[in-house]
Amino acid sequence: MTMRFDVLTLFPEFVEAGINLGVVGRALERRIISARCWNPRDFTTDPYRRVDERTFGGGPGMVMMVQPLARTLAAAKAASDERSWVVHPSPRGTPLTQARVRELAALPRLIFVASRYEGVDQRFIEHYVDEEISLGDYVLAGGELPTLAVIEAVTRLLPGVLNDAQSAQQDSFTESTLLDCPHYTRPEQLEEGRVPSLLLSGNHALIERWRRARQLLDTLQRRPDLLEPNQLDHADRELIQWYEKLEH
Ligand code: 4F9
Repeated sequence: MTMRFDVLTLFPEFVEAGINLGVVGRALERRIISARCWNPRDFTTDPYRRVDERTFGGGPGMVMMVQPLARTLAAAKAASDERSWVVHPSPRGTPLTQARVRELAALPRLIFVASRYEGVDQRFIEHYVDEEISLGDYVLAGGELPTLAVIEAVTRLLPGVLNDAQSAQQDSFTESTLLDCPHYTRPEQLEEGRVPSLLLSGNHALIERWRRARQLLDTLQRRPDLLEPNQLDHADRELIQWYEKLEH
């Protein structure tokens, strides 16, 4: 079954440019996904084609109005019988996780509402949006980039998109909550440094130990928030000690 993405955006060229390249572009060609942009400006009824207005209560910036968005959403929904789930990227949303990406990838159809200006009239969100998603605690100029990010994260999990060598199985966050280990490729020796000799040993048990130790150590140092309070067991601690001796 083809997974369908619809994107409500004032910058369809922006979203289309991102969708037609790379892994997502290939998934489109293979008909594993389909995508369509809808511009709320095309669903206005006034001669100025207004999609935004000043904010009630005063303050800087403009707010996207309910009616053009509601009409655009109705048109998008009517374009397919498939059940849809409406996503609005926003710094006010729930932080996205790989676990949630996997759940989204199981849905038949996602409709994204990408906002510009200061945001969207809250009544639209409460009436029409199923899920607000945040990609992190920072503010962008609009929801187009986060929309493309979610589409890419979802698409690469769909069957037939990645080949075995690119397999999504080994990524950070797929199996465990540990960060992925660092990777090296040819040549072995460079001015910028040499490849850790253990990785050249051909000893797979040893290489696995090295990788697991680096995952543990890097997660501990960079993202301690990912570890449960007593997650590291005795074997994990020994592995870290083994690695630290190795590096001395
Ligand atoms: C959305 C920022 C999701 C981070 C949308 C301005 C956004 C965002 N995560 N910033 N519009």
